[in-house]
Amino acid sequence: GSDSVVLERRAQRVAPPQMYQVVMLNDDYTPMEFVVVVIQEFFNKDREAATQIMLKIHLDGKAVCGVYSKDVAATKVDQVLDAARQAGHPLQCVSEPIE
Ligand code: TYC
Repeated sequence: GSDSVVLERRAQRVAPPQMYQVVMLNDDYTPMEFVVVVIQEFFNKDREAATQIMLKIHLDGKAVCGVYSKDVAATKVDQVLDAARQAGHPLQCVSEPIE
């Protein structure tokens, strides 16, 4: 009947993609201003939001900068690490699956 059609449709539905949070880590050397600019540039935050995230990292040791598909999260991590290395700062960030 119509119930079995509904169940079959449900069974065919694909699982939602696993999402990844990009977490930035505190260190003692990277300038606050550099972190704010990086968060604005790569995580599409305005200056106020980027400053709040930077301060949370500074105070708590880490904070989530954004949540993305696996590929996009990996690209964000690469972009941050490249920018930090080019500027000579030890800034670290990682991506991790959520839920
Ligand atoms: N703790 C750094 C300082 O005092 C600032 C900082 C913030 C560094 C966030 C990294 O992800 C970071 N200059």
